[in-house]
Amino acid sequence: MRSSPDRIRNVALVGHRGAGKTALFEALLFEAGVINRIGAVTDGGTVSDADPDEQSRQMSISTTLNSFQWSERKINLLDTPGEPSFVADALSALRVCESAVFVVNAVMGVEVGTSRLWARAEELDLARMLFVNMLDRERADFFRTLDSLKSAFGQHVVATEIPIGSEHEISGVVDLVDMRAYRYEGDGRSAAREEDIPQELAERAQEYREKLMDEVCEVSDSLMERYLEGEEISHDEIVGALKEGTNHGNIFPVVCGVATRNLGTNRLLEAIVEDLPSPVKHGGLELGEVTLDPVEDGELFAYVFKTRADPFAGRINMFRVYQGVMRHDTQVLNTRAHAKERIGQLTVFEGKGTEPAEEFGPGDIGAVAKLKETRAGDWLADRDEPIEMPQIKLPGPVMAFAIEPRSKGDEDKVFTALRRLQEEDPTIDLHRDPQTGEQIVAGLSQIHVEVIVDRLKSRFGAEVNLKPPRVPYMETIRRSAKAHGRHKKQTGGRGQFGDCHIEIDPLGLDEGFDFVNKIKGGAIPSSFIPAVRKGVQEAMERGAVAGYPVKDVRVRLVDGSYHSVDSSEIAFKLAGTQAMKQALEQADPVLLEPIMLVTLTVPEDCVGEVIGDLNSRRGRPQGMEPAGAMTEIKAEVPMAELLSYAPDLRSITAGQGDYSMELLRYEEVPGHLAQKLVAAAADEHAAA
Ligand SMILES: Nc1nc2c(ncn2[C@@H]2O[C@H](COP(=O)(O)OP(=O)(O)OP(=O)(O)O)[C@@H](O)[C@H]2O)c(=O)[nH]1
Ligand SMILES: [Mg+2]
Repeated sequence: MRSSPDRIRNVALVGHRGAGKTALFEALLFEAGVINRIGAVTDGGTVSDADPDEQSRQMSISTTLNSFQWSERKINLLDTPGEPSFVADALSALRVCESAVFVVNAVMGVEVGTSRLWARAEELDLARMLFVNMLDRERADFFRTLDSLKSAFGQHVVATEIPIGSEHEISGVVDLVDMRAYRYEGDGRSAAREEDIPQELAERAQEYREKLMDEVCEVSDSLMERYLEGEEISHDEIVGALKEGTNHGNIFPVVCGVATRNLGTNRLLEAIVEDLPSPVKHGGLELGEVTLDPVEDGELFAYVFKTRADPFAGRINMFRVYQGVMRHDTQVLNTRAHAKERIGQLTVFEGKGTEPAEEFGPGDIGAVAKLKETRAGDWLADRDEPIEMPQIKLPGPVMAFAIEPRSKGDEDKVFTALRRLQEEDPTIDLHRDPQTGEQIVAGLSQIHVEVIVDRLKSRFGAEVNLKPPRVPYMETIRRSAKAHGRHKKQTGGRGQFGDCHIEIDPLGLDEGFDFVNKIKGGAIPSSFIPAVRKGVQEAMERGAVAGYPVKDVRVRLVDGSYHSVDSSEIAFKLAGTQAMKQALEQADPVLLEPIMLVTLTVPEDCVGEVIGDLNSRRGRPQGMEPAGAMTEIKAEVPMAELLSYAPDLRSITAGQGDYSMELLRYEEVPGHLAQKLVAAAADEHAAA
């Protein structure tokens, strides 16, 4: 049965790693009657963390979708991974949802992941709600967490309920809209018993109700006036204004509970239905000239946001319909590949299994197996309209390994499997090292690459060895130089002749490569100029210092000569390479290394030791600030010093510390280290 778009809720559960999203997903599925037993993350029994590698690591690695009916709505709920290495999945889920529920750990408060994802949800203009989880844990504090949320995300973050009791004595919540208490006994479905607010909480409840009213009444001027004049605001008016404010991203309601005890989760489900916007409310999607409206009688436009590579079931694509209806047994067009795709069976994810579906209407999210060309990022449409989603800004892969099959002859198998995994995860980078010819796999972190290796084995039966990561050093030049390259050969019949003069200058940081043709009077015929350029670029693949690629150079081709019979592209290319090699040697070439911006979250009492360790890694701390119960440190550290940082940070912080990093820029390698790199490169060269 097709759901009408105003009855759909597309909701992503997002948040910092380990905040309890998967546990909450499980509890919500249970509350909605999709599953009849709550599985635990700790014993690998949840719907969402179904992959063996998710279970062994006890973390989500890819987004899980489940769809169900609740309260006459269709809810598409997506559980996303919090680990920054898999952020691509969380971001692609946010993209296709109207709202996000941020799951926050009540012991830790706002964490790095919370803030990062908040910023993304803000960019996408999503409605946001927050679930303060883990109130049963030692040192959990709802009010401290609420304060940290307010100071991070502003005054419009406001509690609509507060907990009764804390830590192991947590027993329920007080609803600040209807000012009633709900006690939970056991963890059965809808186990809440309604009662009066306990005496000892009355004052606090009143205080937080006023804060809520201040926010709610801001939704409309007339409401605010009446409120300030002390008039009674009816229950329905409060509910209506809260919904309105939340829908438009003017209010961010905070609810709370304990996912693993199913405490407060039925109320969250209610809030998702009542307060979060439908695709209709959120409005059409504008893509340049085209606006896609959530209407059934429009042409079909569906966006594929996630691909899963399964060696048995083939490719499974998850899509969101933006306009029109996706029907089974039809043909659609893939607008990137310009290829027809047959939509065979459509699929709905329900609990651990799937159900066939006939169609998905506008605003809905579903899945389809066995498409030939289609993968994440593609559009499926009735006609070949060239539309594109704005690119999601993804972190660049920094942790590179050389990968080789354990058994010889498996190269193709490994490579095909890697390609499939890359379809699933755009943050994986695959390339060949131009210097060594090795197959390089680069990911966002150690864990990321480990997961890739595990998946190669478990899904594709391909076992590989990883070689220690290589730092992607580069080279550049510090001053201008001139050089002349001439390739001349007379062998038997036709000779070879190419001749060029170039001048090179340093460019600014990260400006790359610029080639300017200054040839006058046809000294080199224009048909040979691309060959010179190609020769120059080939020389730049192996710099003069230690053979690393060269960047940030401008090359001007100023003069040359040719021979009407003997000149050829190859001869000009060789002349270009020769000239560039010479020029680079004379231009004060230097080695560059990648500098990472590292963001760490560590317990306060470890800060000193962590900073000391960073200093010993040539790191430069850039500042720190409290992040919930932890301290966030930012530091610039050369990548070469971070190759095996994860285990070290783990041991300094007794497993509590966490970090992520991104490439900041390249900087010159200090002299004494550069010398070592030059010597190492020379050894390697001699050995080869
Ligand atoms: N005591 C307690 N433990 C919880 C609660 N919610 C989750 N946990 C536990 O905390 C751990 C992390 O929970 P997950 O649900 O895997 O967290 P997540 O946010 O999905 O983690 P990632 O997917 O890795 O980002 C698991 O061991 C859960 O059993 C809670 O409310 N109370
Ligand atoms: Mg999870």
